[in-house]
Amino acid sequence: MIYKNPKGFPKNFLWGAATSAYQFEGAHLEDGKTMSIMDASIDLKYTDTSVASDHYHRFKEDIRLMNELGLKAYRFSISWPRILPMGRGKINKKGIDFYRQLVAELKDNGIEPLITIYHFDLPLCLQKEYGGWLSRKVIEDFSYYCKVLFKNFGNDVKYWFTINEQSNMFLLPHLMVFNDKIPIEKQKYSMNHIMTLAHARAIEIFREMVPNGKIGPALGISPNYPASCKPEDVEAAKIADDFNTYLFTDLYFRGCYRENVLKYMEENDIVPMIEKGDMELIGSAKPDFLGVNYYQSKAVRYARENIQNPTSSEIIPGLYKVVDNPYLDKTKWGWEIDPIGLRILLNNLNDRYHLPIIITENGIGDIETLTIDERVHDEYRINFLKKHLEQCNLAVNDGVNLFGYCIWSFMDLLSTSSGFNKRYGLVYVNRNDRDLKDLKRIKKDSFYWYKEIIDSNGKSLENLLK
Ligand code: BGP
Repeated sequence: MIYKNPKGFPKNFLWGAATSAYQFEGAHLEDGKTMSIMDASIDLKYTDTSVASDHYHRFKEDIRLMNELGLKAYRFSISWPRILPMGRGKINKKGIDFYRQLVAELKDNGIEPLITIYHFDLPLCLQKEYGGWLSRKVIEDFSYYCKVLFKNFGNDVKYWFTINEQSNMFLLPHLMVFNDKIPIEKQKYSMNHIMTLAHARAIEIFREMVPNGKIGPALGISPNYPASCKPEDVEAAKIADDFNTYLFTDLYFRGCYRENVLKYMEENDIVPMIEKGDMELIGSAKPDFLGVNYYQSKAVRYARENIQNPTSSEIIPGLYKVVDNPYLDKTKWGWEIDPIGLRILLNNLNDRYHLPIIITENGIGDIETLTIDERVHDEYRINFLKKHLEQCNLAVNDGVNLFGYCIWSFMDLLSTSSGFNKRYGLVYVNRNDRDLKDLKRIKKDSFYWYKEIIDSNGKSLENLLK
C-alpha cells in the first residue's frame, strides 16, 4: 500500500552506521588484548583480524568522517578480550581507556554511541577452558563482563545491545566452535538456551546499574516466503520463520519456547538442559526494543523427510528447504535483494510484539576498486539503500515504531565470509587481503548520498526516488 500523504521519518530519528570490533579495530594483540575465537578462527579463510581497518589507531580520524557525514548514531561492539584479557577477573585499563576515548569523542561530535556487548568474539581462553557457549559457566563470566561495561560506560551510553545475531549457531555455524563428540544439533539448541540466559542476566543487571538506559537484542532476520501458494509451502514458510526468527524473539519478548520448536527438539532428543528458574529469568527480562539486521529474504518450499545428506542450514528435512526466488535480483554472493521484504518483516514484528525497532544492520557487499582519480562510484549501494529506506518510511507510515537505521557498514571492514574482497562501507579503506597499502580512508559516492539523506531527515529520498 502506498499512501497519498505519507509522513516523513520521526523527529530525532537515529541515522546511523555500524561496525564490530574484530572486523574493524585491528590491534588484535595490542595493549593487553588477547585472542578471541574470531581472531583464532581457522574455519574462516579471511579472518586475519590483526590490522582489519586499523580503527584502533585511527578512531579520531574516523570519527571526524562520521561528523562530516552528519551521523546521529554509531553502533560499534566492545571486544570482550580487550576489556578482560583472561575472560574474567583483572580488567585491562588500556582497553577501558580506548572505549572511554571513543565514547567521549563520539559525544563531542554529537553522535549517539550504540554499544553491542557481544558480537561473535568470545575470549579464546574461555573457549579453551570450558567450551565457551556450551557451558553454563559462560553466563557468570558474561554477567561479570556486563557489570564492568555498565560500571564504566553506563553513565555515558544510553543504548545497548546484548548479543548480536544469537541465531548464528543455526544459520552461520562456521562462526561457532563446536565439540566434535556431541551431536551438532544438540549443541546448537543448548548454546541457544545458554545465550538466552546470558542475555536475560545482562538485562537484569542493566536494570539495576543503568536505570535510565535502554537495552535489547540485535537479531539477524531473513523472513521466509512460500515458494508457491501450495498449502504445504505456505506452512513450510511459517515453520521456517518459527525456527529462524520466532524461536529467538519469542524467548526474548514472550519468555517462552515456541511449542512446535519444543516438540521438534523433544522428538529429536535435542532439548537443552532447562534448569529450575531458567524460564523465570528469561521471562522476567524485558528488552526495551529489538535491533534487526536485515540483508535478504528467503523463499522456501516443503521438504520431504528423506532428503539425502541435509548438510546446509537451509534445509530441515520434513519441514522446509530454501529455494531460489525468481522475482528477486541477487548480490554477487547470492543474497536476494528484497527491500519490500523489510517492510513486511517490520510490520510482522510490530504486530507480534508492539515494541520499538531499530535497524541495526542493512547494506550490500560488493567487490570494489578505486578509479584513477581515487573515487568509488557505488551506485548499486545507493540504489540498495535508497530502496530499503523507502520501505522503512512506508513501515513508519504503517505504524511501526522505527526509531533508527544503521547502515552496515560505516567504513570498509573485514567481511566475516570474504575479507576485504566484499566491501560494505560508505568509506573505502585502501587495502586488500594481500596488501595493507596505506589504509587511507576515501569517501565513496554513497557517503555523499547518505549525508544528504541525514541532513534532510530522509526528505531528500522523495526527490531522489523520482
Ligand atoms: C552480519 C554480521 C556482521 C556482518 C554482516 C555481513 O551477520 O552481524 O558482522 O559480517 O552480517 O556479513 P558478511 O561479512 O559475511 O557479508
